[in-house]
Amino acid sequence: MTDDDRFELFAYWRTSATYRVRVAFNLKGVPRRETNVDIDAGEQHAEAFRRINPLGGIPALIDHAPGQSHVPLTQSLAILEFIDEMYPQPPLLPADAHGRARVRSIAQMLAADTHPLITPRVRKYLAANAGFDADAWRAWQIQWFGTGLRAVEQRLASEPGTGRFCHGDQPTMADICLASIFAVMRVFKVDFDDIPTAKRVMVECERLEAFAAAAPARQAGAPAL
Ligand SMILES: N[C@@H](CCC(=O)N[C@@H](CS)C(=O)NCC(=O)O)C(=O)O
Repeated sequence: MTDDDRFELFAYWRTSATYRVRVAFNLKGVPRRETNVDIDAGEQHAEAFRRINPLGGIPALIDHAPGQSHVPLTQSLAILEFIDEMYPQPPLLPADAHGRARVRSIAQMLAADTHPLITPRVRKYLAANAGFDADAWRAWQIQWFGTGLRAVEQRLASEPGTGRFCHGDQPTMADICLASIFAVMRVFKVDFDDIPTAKRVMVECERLEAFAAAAPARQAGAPAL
């Protein structure tokens, strides 16, 4: 097995949670191969994928190294921590406990409290059970992207930990999660003009090839936009 074959990432071109894992691998310079799970076609709910993640969500990651259990890892934040422990440089978390708590908190505001509300399973439920059409869904997206991003903006603009990036001058998990929300907002053409600090941090992230190369538009299967 070569290094290129070790990590199998179950992925789809446009998903926010997969984007996070791509950026982490890119920042560490670690290769992975991707297995496509077409969530627009519902492949995440197929029996074969439910055995990998019973919740029917991507990403999932399998470490095919000999001697490993090959049990799939799920949840992007857990996978980011796994990658950071396996490949400590450059670190995705600050060196001090207060800093780590702040970074994890910002990351979870985005990945745990914002992103789940705009997933395909929520859209399908609202369409089937609450009469949501395309306009209602768009209003829902704007509501919940906006709630999460404005709360993060308030913290980034006021807390002393903020630097060039969400925390200090190096990218951390907080930046990965922030950029993952922007990435999917671009796909859905949602924007806000009252989050200047978050946008400034995004500019810093996008200067880095690790982030730019993870963009939905640059993935296999992405439509020509
Ligand atoms: N909390 C999970 C979220 C996983 C998740 O919901 N992923 C989305 C794509 S970004 C998905 O696969 N959704 C499928 C669906 O909602 O049916 C993580 O961070 O990994």
